[in-house]
Amino acid sequence: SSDQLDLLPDAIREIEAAPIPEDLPNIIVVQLESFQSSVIGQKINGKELTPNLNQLKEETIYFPNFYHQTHEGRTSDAEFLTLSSLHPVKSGSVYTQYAGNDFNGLPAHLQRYGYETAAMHAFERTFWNRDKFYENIGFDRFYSRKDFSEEGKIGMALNDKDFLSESIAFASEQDSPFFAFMVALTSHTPYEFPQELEKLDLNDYDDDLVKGYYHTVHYVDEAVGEMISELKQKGLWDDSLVIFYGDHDSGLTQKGTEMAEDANAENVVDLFELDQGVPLFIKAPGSSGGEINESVGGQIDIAPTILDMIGIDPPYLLGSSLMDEEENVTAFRDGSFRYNEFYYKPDLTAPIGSGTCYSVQTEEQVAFGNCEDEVEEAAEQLRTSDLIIQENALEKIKEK
Ligand code: GP9
Repeated sequence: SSDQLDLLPDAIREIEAAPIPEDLPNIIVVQLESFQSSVIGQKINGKELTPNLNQLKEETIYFPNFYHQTHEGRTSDAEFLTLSSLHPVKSGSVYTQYAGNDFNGLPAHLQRYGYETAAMHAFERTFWNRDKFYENIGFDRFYSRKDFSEEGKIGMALNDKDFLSESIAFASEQDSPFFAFMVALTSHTPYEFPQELEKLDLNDYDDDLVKGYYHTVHYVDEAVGEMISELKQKGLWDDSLVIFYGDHDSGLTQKGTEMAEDANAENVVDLFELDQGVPLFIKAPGSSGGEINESVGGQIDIAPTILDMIGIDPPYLLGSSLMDEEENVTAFRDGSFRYNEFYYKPDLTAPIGSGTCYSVQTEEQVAFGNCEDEVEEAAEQLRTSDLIIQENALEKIKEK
């Protein structure tokens, strides 16, 4: 709220004066390209699409009600939501339009506590304006295409197996505690995958994009499995906070597609779940996992959750920790939202508040009154986020 915003400079002063907790864990966050939660647990001809991630549920906290909140800025929006706990803008990408603003982001906040911070992404460093944005948001180092192996491309960049392994090597060069943010890329549209590496029998499918998607997702799942083994071997698993999540949907989720058929997605609620659901796995430091957390949330909640789990006070953040008991509104850029057991879909051709409320349990339309209060709350969240971004409000408030 605006009251909290006014208190921001005091909150930061207090945070800076407080003693630094001892034994802060290393934090490794891996963003997986176009990775939908629909593939978790999915089988094709009896074969699991993501055996390693399915198994990972046993070692982590898994969030089945977690959603991407990206808009036109796609991958850059997912990163922005995660690093800044703010919403994407209505049009275009924050990365390209507001890269120099003050976002009081997660990397800079962790630096206050002595973290070394590094971002890894094996594509051109200027793509999505990352070079400028990463420096501004508080990354000490950015390892990009030129730092990774030249051989072994799949699709746009170095394959995820080598990318993640080389990223672990770069992370290990940082002083502890470190925060490593790794942006994987193999499962990027148009999902072109080398035939000699294909392991799935997808003869029942017609759509080459869907086939390519499943092949790349299966490969990325193997890459994650190999990464976890390597982290364990190097002693970087047990005591670290490790997070895997998907950045956005595959673009293949519309009604009637082979993917929608696989998911039996026919109604509004099913299609929403298919399109916006992305996986989130969190390995807490020192924990053996095996927990399912039913909290409803989105990428805006990742930074508050990380800070909550390591016992650090957040600066101003719009999202909320997924570890607390509170029910929060998970808003999407078009004014739709998830709250409690409800999904609200606005009518974009009519004034605000003209939409339909659904129960996600029954998948049926329910009385508007079930969603009414949260319609305004979601709109307020989006307005506050826009104000912070477009007016560079955090910088102005801090100067005051
Ligand atoms: C390239 C990658 C692509 O660096 O981030 O982003 P997308 O096209 O998915 O937004």
